[in-house]
Amino acid sequence: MLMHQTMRWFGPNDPVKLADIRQAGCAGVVTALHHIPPGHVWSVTEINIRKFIIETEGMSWTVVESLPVSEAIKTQSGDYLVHINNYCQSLRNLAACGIKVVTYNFMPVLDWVRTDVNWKLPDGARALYFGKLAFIAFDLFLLQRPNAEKDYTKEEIRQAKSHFDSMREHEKRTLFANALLGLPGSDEAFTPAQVLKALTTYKNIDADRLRQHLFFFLQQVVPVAQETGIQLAIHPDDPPYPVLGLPRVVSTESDIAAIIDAAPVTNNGLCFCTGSLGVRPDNDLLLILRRFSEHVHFLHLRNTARDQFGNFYEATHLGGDTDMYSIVKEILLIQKKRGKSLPMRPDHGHQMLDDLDKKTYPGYSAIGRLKGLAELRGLEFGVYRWMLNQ
Ligand code: DNO
Repeated sequence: MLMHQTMRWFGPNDPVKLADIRQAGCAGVVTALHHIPPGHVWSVTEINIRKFIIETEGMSWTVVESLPVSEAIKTQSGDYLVHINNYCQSLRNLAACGIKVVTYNFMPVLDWVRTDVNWKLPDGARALYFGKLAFIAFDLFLLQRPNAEKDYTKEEIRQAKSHFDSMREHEKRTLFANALLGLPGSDEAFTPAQVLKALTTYKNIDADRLRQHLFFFLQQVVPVAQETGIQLAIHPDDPPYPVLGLPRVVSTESDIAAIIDAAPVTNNGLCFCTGSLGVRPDNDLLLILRRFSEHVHFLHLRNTARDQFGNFYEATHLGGDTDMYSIVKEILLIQKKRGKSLPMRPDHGHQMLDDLDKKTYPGYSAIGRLKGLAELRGLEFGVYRWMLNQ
């Protein structure tokens, strides 16, 4: 049994077309109703419209990424109880339309964080990059977050300052925009004041409290997932550690264990993202995959390469720090044991060839992901055939 191959599609405005995804060899599409604000219900009609568009192109909508958790739910403020009810209703509606895997994350304010989304690789392709000093410079000198110095060593601050002083004005502007691309509504230009205001909503929320909010959310939504046969898949933090003074609680093996313990049924599951978890050298990915194998409902397969200074970039799908061979082999064993094929998607491809001149979502140009998928597909096929002959 081979993995169910999918690609992410950002909807009708995505410069990558559904026809491209089909030509990449995918049977499934991963998408979301991005136009519906977090906290609101996804109606059966809206879901069916999107489903129909995908099916007309000869594929099916197999995974939702993401059904977003509102900031009100994460901070337990305002209308959060209404938002949780609405979340449950969206789950029921998705299930009624036959869509059974739902990805979400619980990262405060920002989703993913990078400092450069056009990092030039030696072969001329572009990758996403996280530069530690650039990020510290952003935090201290562009955002000017109060008390940010507490989070860094003296030496880091000194080096970040000299890095910042060597930057030109346009580089500073690009860094500011890049660091905030993971904010919802990132098409707008944010001011430091707006970002600082969003950060203050977490001033009384530490990791323990955020975890309690997540557990409360799970206690309400997991029973609905059970009733309707939905597999919930929480996405790990990216990068997997606190940023800008915000707590992050889905970064390590013990974080995941605590999440599963909070509602210990398989519907309470994980999106196993090798790229996010792989940024921490203390995360043993194979161990995590084995330990939570019954709870893994979706796979993001990508590879990052880190250095000793805390920088990392998106490597090729089979290169980088994660040994993709042993991960894919383990996935095949899990699928055999569970008697089902798991949905996977290649993630964050390089921007390359004809895509270099196009404006696409960072990490989501077509050709780089197509290359990643082809490599993963070849690896999987080889391991599968080899296993059959054992
Ligand atoms: C980045 C993605 C994340 C992911 C969300 C899931 O490329 O992997 O934005 O979709 O965190 O909720």
